[in-house]
Parts: sequence; C-alpha cells; structure tokens
Amino acid sequence: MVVKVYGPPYASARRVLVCLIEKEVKFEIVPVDILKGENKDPKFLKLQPFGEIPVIEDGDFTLYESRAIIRYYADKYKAQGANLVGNTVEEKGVIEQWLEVEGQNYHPHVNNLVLQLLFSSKLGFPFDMKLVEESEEKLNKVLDIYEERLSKSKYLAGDFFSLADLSHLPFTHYLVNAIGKEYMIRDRVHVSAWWDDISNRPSWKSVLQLAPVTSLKEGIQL
Ligand SMILES: N[C@@H](CCC(=O)N[C@@H](CS)C(=O)NCC(=O)O)C(=O)O
Repeated sequence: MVVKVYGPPYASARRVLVCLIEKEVKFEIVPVDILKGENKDPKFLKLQPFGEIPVIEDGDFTLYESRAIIRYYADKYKAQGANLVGNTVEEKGVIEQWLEVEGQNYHPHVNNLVLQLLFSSKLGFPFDMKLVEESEEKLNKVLDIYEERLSKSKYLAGDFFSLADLSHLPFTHYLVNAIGKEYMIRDRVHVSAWWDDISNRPSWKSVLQLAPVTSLKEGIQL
C-alpha cells in the first residue's frame, strides 16, 4: 500500500515525509499548491476541513495534522526503520513532552518569523516588523532552554533520535537556510551541534531533494 501525502513537498508536509522515509514507508505526493489557494478547494476541504496541509490517505484511512500523522506512523511501524518512539513508557513520555514543546513553545515563534519573512508577500498579507522582533525575542528564550537541555543529552528526549527531534526539521530548516536567522542556532553550541546532526540525516536530505523546481521562486528555496 502506497501512502498518499497531500501537500507541497515543503513546510509542514515535510514533517510527514521525513517520518515516512525514516520508517521506510512508501508514499506518493499528491501536489496541493497553497500559494494558489488549492488547499481551500471544496474537494480538498472534504479531506481537511480546516484547509491546511498535510493530509494522508492510507487505503481508506484519512488523517490530518502533521504531528498526529507522525505519531501514527511511528507507532504503526514501530519495528520497521528507525525507532522514533523509544523503548519504555518513560522514554515515550519524554518524547511526547518535547513534541509538545515543539508544537506549543517553539513552532509558534518560528512560524511567525517564517510567515513574515518568507511568505508574507507570496500569500498577500502585510509585513509586521513588530511581530518579527517580538517572535525573535521569544524564540531566543525558548532556544536558551534548548541549549541547557542539549548540554545534558545529545537529542531532546535523551541520547537517541526521536519524533521530538524530527518534528523540528521543517521550520528550523527555514530559520537556518531561508530567513537569515541562522545565528540563532549557531550562537548556541549545543543547539548548533544538534542541528548539524539531525539535518544531516539521509532522510532529511532526501526530503529536501523532493522540492520541485517550481518551488524555487525568486531565488528562495521553499
Ligand atoms: N497544525 C497543522 C498546521 C499545518 C499548517 O499550518 N499548514 C500550512 C502550511 S505549513 C497551511 O496549510 N497553510 C495554508 C493555510 O492555512 O491556508 C499541521 O501541522 O498539520
């Protein structure tokens, strides 16, 4: 069974794609162009009523929310590919903790920066410099906590790569490579080493290769 992943091969859809590659699950991408608003088409809204990507179809099973999807595949194929969910309930608990930190404490600020600095002109909303400054300040405080954590363990949940690390890949990639904020990672020695480690995984490199030429607009790699 080949899993259908609806979305462009960038942004949040990459969270799902890198997980599927780590879990050695075959997939095909069904392109949805959010810059053209295809995610608001009635046909797409039947799959994802909030009009957001990504969505997966696995046979007759449909699932949306990228973090729900990665949890689903990491559990479904626990014994296949990389183990992303740990071996004990305690490890799983700590992975869940850091997955929540990514979603609740980290992502909102990175997302503001990415939306403002990379997508505002493309999606047609006004640029808000105050929001950029506030988001950077808040993200700095979050990254200080990451620096402390990563001075004690190689990865967020312990000395093993997990969903918690994987979930950071898509938007930290933008922070480092697309919006001129690489120093936020590089100024912190342990966060910097962690980023080098996780972003050099073959799975992530494969995901970056999936971006079609059409997503390379105005010299910016989406
Ligand atoms: N919580 C959702 C967020 C997904 C999300 O924000 N997707 C963005 C692209 S990264 C999107 O679909 N934006 C288009 C829109 O909201 O109109 C998830 O992780 O699946």
